[in-house]
Amino acid sequence: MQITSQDVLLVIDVQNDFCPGGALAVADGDAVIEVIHRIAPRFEHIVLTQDWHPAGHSSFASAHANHQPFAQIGLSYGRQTLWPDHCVQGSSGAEFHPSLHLPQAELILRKGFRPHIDSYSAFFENDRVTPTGLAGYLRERNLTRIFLAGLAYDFCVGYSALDARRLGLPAVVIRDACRAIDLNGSVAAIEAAFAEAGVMLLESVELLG
Ligand code: VGL
Ligand code: ZN
Repeated sequence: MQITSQDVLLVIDVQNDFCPGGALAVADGDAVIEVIHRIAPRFEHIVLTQDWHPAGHSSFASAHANHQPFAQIGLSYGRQTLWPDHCVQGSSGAEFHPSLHLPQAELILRKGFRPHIDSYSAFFENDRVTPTGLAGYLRERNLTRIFLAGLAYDFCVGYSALDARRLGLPAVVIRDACRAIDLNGSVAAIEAAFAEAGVMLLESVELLG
């Protein structure tokens, strides 16, 4: 597949807390880094996202009495999975993995900073209406096709890809540049949604060939 100057690589949440040893570790999460480093030189434009929660964030199980991590509750905007405390603003867990080396990235977009709304997607928070500003940024810069990599495949990568489609943008998930949490069938669910929305799945070799 030919990459053009209107393409952007969106690298989602490659942070310590989502890697082995982190508070919300994704199995083999740090394995995405070498794949991302291999594909990154093909892209003229790279944007990083950083999950960035205040202490006591409403997506943390610890913020709700009698709830355990990975349970679900109803919040004002709908169902929300509760997580272990993770990616707390300014903590080492919220830092990018030290092996991630993408100094050419043009934007670091932080999300999930509103105390009462979680944000999986890089485009809209979990209420599905509060924008992060990324759509406007990409529009002004004429970046019109989104390639995605990072963590986690079935949450922040997946929701970002689906929102890109909702905005009318072609979205391509580089499968081997992602790792999944796989909670209660979340991988199957996101892949069904990808098929429905026209999110494309690609292996990194198909970019590099
Ligand atoms: C994520 C759960 C909570 C992710 C972020 O990056 O996929 N998942 N916060
Ligand atoms: Zn989070």
